[in-house]
Amino acid sequence: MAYVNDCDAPAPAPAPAAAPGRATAPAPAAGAPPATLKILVAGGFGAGKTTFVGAVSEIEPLSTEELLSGVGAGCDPLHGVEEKTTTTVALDFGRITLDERHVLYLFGTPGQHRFWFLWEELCAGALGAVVLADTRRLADCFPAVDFFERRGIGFIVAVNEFDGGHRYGPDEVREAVGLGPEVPVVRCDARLASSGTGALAALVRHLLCMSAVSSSSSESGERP
Ligand SMILES: Nc1nc2c(ncn2[C@@H]2O[C@H](COP(=O)(O)OP(=O)(O)O)[C@@H](O)[C@H]2O)c(=O)[nH]1
Ligand SMILES: [Mg+2]
Repeated sequence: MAYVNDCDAPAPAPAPAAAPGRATAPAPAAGAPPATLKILVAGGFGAGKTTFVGAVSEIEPLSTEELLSGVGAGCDPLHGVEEKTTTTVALDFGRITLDERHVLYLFGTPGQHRFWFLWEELCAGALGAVVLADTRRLADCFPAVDFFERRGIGFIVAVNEFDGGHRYGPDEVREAVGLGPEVPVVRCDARLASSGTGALAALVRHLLCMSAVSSSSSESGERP
């Protein structure tokens, strides 16, 4: 089965959003600084987070890459990502100006377990997240999926198909990762800006959809 939200084609720029589950931000008053919108890019070690943020960011991304050392070898399992020579020691940061009133900030979360204490801080005020799934190590995205599900933060799964990695269909990924039917699964090449932007647009569409469902539930008195 084909990916419904295929990200290979250029997609429209993401629309602004405001808080988890509420995907529209109030427009700032004229002359006020632009509203800042925060999106997280998560996934396992080597899934392509730094590459993704670097590809879509309009500024030179702030990245805290360090050469992988022998000391880290015991902590960061390189099975499946043997060609990786650097690792992000804290986070990646990038920016996309949507229009003169809205700026999107992208935060790549650190993939290694020892940096997980940063995740709580990073997810404060986040609108949603893109979880990158590496087809060579699909299970590595479980913790990120679990983290966002538990906190009710809207996310999509972007399948980063590495050379030589198995090509999974979206339903296979959904089943393997245990995703609900509402979570979009898209294909993504983290190296391409058009592909990354497409994944962000898919996330914003999903957040808008969640927001609409949540509003109609509250109007009808149902619990969302
Ligand atoms: N073939 C391929 N390589 C990728 C892709 N995304 C990232 N890479 C490469 O995979 C390696 C690890 O990516 P990186 O962004 O550092 O992963 P991170 O640990 O999640 O930040 C780098 O050498 C990237 O150039 C992709 O979509 N396809
Ligand atoms: Mg990184």
